[in-house]
Amino acid sequence: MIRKSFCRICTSACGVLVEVDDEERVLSVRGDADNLLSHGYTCSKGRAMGHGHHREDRLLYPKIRNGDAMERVSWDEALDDVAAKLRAIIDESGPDAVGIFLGGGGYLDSAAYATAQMMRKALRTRSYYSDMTIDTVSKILVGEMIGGFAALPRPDFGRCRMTIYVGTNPLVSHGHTAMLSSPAVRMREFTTEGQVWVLDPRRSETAVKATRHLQTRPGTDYAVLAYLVRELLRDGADREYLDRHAQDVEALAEAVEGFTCARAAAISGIATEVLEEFSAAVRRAGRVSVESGTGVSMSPAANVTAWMTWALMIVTGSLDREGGAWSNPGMLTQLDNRRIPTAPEEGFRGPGPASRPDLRSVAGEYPCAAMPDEIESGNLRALINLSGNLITCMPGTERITAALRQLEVLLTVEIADNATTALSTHVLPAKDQLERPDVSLGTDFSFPELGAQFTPAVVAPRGDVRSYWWILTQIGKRMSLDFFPGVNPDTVTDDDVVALLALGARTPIDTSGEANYTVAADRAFGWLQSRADEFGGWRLAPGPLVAQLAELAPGPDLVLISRRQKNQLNSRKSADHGTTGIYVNPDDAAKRGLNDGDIAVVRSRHGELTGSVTIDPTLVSGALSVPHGFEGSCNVNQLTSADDIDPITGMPIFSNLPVELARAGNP
Ligand SMILES: Nc1nc2c(c(=O)[nH]1)N[C@H]1C(S)=C(S)[C@@H](COP(=O)(O)OP(=O)(O)OC[C@H]3O[C@@H](n4cnc5c(=O)[nH]c(N)nc54)[C@H](O)[C@@H]3O)O[C@H]1N2
Ligand SMILES: Nc1nc2c(c(=O)[nH]1)N[C@H]1C(S)=C(S)[C@@H](COP(=O)(O)OP(=O)(O)OC[C@H]3O[C@@H](n4cnc5c(=O)[nH]c(N)nc54)[C@H](O)[C@@H]3O)O[C@H]1N2
Ligand code: SF4
Ligand SMILES: [Mo]
Repeated sequence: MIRKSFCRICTSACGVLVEVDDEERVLSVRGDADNLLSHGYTCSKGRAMGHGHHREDRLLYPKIRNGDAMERVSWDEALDDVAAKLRAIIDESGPDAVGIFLGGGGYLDSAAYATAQMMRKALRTRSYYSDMTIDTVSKILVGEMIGGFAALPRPDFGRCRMTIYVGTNPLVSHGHTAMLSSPAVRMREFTTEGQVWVLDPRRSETAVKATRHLQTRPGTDYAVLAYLVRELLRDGADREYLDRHAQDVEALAEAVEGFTCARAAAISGIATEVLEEFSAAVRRAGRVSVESGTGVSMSPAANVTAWMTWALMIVTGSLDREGGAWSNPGMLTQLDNRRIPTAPEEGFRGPGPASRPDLRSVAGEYPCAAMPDEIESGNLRALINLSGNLITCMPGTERITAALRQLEVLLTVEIADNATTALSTHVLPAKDQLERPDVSLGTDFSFPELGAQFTPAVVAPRGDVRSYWWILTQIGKRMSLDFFPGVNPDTVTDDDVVALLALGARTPIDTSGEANYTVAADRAFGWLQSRADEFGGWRLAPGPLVAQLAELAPGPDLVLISRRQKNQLNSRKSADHGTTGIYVNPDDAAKRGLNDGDIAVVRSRHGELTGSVTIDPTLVSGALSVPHGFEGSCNVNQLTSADDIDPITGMPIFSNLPVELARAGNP
């Protein structure tokens, strides 16, 4: 039997056809050619969905810690116990003593995501953390600073004649905040209809397929972009557009004045002639879309680089306009039809947690970097971990491991065991993507089109797993708190909850039967700009960014840069596993006498890791990479620290971190 569904491993949400036998075993998964959002595309991770469902280490029953051992218990025992402990902590220390972490597995279960937001309100805790502050916080904050709102622009595919990718590798990642299904096909289209320029210190899979690749020195993209902005402001900017829709044009011009071609070349390592060709190509294209990814957002230059991407789109009159870039307001959420307060020029930043006066909350969340201090100081006594593998995703592995052990309650909702469930006090098994109905709420803003989709559950649940929303609302009920107003977990079904989430979609979406998709006739243009016009137009030169640009210094000789792998998503163990290890440019390896397969040590100012060397000629000399998401000796977060952060956003420095490399055994 073939059942239609959509993949919820990454936010591309590709449509799939799942072949299931009479015993509810998944036989195969392939792309659904009828799906209007993905047109039949899938990647190896999506096709291995059946493996993920049937894997040996799936969590099938609730567990509670008893000393060093984890014991299988009934749902009632687990829920009663955790609820009683959370209630006691709140009664004693107040709601902030109970924190929430929303991790990768919690985002794409729409009912879980929605319940988490309501649970946060009902608990009245300010201790809310998520992957946002270890991934993309600079893009959120810079969007607020310039546009008054955390919008994430992406190319107006098909009409945009020039796409610039900075520190993102959509061929492998399928995009950072704007997703790209069938990336190879899309790249072929873009490079035929127009041009794609890629800035990346690695000759990435995307760079290979691009019109041009500028192999920049790590962390120097801001200089290249600032040069382009400077050139355009001198000649070629859309002045009429700027007069009507932007403010602080002069202040922007002043901030980028020093970025002459010669200076940008000296900083980035890109020849002056190439930079001149780049600026000529931008002028020719007229409108451009500039998209940045984790290579930028995890680096010390994150904020100023994001600023320059916006500035380039604005001076060319491309932002929120056809042929340039647009921002998806969501088919279900409909941001364009909501009244959302405008952020002040410094972004929505509030007070940080008590133990980290140097940090501020961004977009209403505490930075993840604060979590170890909050636990060590006793402010945070319990953590509800909504499917994050904290041991691999958080900065400073050793410290966060010790801190998590100190928690009185570490409740982890998961589908599989990992290094974080091993430290948890309560582990509750949730339905995986094939076992639950869903709508695309978690991907509402990331589609390349304005669209939404629905899937019914595809197979019967294994073991005694339960729905995420059910688990959380049952805990709430036992704490006398309503985590999902209007939903009684004892009587309501998964299908009811999903129908509720789909209510009020821009184009109605049927959640009563088969999987289905809806795509709007056109993208949504002009909604962001009309908001910006209300406060005088795009704010082109936010004070904190101007100050940060003036302070940026050139990087050291060897840095760690971030990188994702084709067959593995973050820490998830896939069928065709990614490979852990240290990727090194041939010259950097030769200087240290290292060959392929040698065991080497990477040291940063915070720690060290050991791994096997892979010689990688795609890397620029001076940059090495260690993929994240691995537990054990090659966990890259042994090199990072919750104290080594961007001072504005609190984002830990995960990329462009100075390191040393040596053969293992050498001091
Ligand atoms: N040094 C360094 N650190 C990094 C990064 C980096 O590049 N370098 N990347 C950062 C980024 S961008 C991110 S987003 C974070 C990601 O870090 P995490 O939030 O830990 O994300 P994942 O590893 O993708 O997934 C976490 C868990 O989700 C579970 N899961 C998968 N599917 C489901 C499901 O359907 N239901 C439930 N309940 N659970 C499910 C998986 O079993 C997995 O254990 O790491 C960050 N940390
Ligand atoms: N296959 C796969 N797909 C994924 C994930 C995964 O783990 N595996 N993770 C998902 C998640 S959580 C996220 S957040 C997205 C991230 O999606 P992307 O941001 O596209 O992440 P990467 O593929 O790591 O691409 C980052 C690129 O930045 C480059 N880079 C590093 N430093 C610099 C720099 O200083 N300047 C420039 N210009 N480039 C630099 C790297 O060489 C790399 O090519 O991917 C998602 N998709
Ligand atoms: S690109 Fe993402 S959504 Fe599509 S099949 Fe691969 S993992 Fe699934
Ligand atoms: Mo991410």
